[in-house]
Amino acid sequence: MTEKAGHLSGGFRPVRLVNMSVTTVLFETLWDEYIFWSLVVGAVAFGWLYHHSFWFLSKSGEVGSTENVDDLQVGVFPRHNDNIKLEVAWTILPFILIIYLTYISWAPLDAMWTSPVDGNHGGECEEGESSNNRILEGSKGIIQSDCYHIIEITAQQWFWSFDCLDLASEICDTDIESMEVYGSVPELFLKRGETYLANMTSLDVTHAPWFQHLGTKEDTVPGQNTQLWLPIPLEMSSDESMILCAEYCGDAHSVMAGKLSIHD
Ligand SMILES: [Cu+2]
Repeated sequence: MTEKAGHLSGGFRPVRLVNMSVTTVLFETLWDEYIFWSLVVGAVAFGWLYHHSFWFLSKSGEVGSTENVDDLQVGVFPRHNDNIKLEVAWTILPFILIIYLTYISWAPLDAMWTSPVDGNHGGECEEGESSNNRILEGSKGIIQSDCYHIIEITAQQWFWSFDCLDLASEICDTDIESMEVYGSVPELFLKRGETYLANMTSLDVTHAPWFQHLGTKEDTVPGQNTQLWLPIPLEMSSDESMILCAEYCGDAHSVMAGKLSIHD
């Protein structure tokens, strides 16, 4: 148990606990794009809603407000109010937007599920070799590496086990950290500029480590081996972030946490 400055009093800084931000370029860019379109769609939908709510409101004391102005009949669809152009527009436009958002999400998915053989991260590093990772020029944050380091993550109710295997402690290390609310949690130390491939499994039920600031998560499944890329870019600004479980796994699911510490 190490006692690093700043961790002694108050444990993990509370602000971190609610900080959901992703600090890797790839997912940050995608996040901004999704927020932008959410605001545009929200403004149109709620603008329309409020406009019509007030525009079609009967004035107080207005004569005729109880008349059937829309000529509605019980059990009959009001086809005389149809507007085919409007209906086509509100079907086609969101459809185009969804296609576009799906398209821009492909690059991060592709990067997240790149192959361990001749993919974005080359092959396994030799002893002493560095991943030397960098953002692919012209991309929105896709990371390329010379090679990667293999680590292991084992999940069980309700904690994580990180194993650096035979990696040098400068590349990968583990510890136990005391974290406010969560109690004792395992800590994983990784290095900026290095890329890791986690071989994962679960001893009981399905779990999923969610590396908050990396923006990635992947299921761990009992009896199966799954993999998760953990490229730590040089551009990553945060030194500490949380690892949570993203698959509901029983009573203590919400406190099944870990801590990721990044060093240079
Ligand atoms: Cu879990």
